[in-house]
Amino acid sequence: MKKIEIIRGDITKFDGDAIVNAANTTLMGGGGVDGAIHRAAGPALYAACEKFNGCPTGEARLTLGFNLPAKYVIHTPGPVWHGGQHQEATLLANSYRHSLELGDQYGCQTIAFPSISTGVYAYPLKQAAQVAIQTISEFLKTAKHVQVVTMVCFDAVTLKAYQDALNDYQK
Ligand code: AR6
Repeated sequence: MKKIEIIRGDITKFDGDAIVNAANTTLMGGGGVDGAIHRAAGPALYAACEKFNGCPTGEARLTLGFNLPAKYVIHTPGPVWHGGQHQEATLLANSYRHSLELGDQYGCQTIAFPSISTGVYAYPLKQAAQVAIQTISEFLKTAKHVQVVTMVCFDAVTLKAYQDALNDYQK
């Protein structure tokens, strides 16, 4: 049975097939969840990311997980929030969809996401959660391998936003 799970935690501890990194377009690391993932994976992750020469917003690239429990890291730069009239929702949906498609191509059954763009990139949490839940739900209908998508929320406010979005979507 395919499903979305929403938990509170640290995504670097996720012991599944892939975790998604809320990266920037250089793919060369940063703060937030990106910094945490690079610290936990070790320097080999930088070396692997360097080879891509960056990644456009809304697209995704896959590397190994190196020292992480997860087998793969899927790196996607989400959009920076510029008020909502600059394709932000489309670009955020693209980040989720392209990450899921890439994981599915690599045979992943379990994939975990952080709350993309709602930290430094300032995307409003409620709206971001709606985009995430809708995009993941649509994707799961046609997924070949992906069975469980886990939203790993770092704090209580984020956790509640994703739980509410999932409840609203399932109404
Ligand atoms: N596990 C799960 N979620 C986390 C973790 C963690 N270990 N650490 C932080 N979060 P952000 P963005 C949450 O700012 O908005 C970086 O510098 C965090 O609380 O990491 O997409 C990149 O290099 C928030 O809910 O990502 C980019 O330059 C969520 O992850 C830029 O930040 C996303 O916050 C991307 O900004």
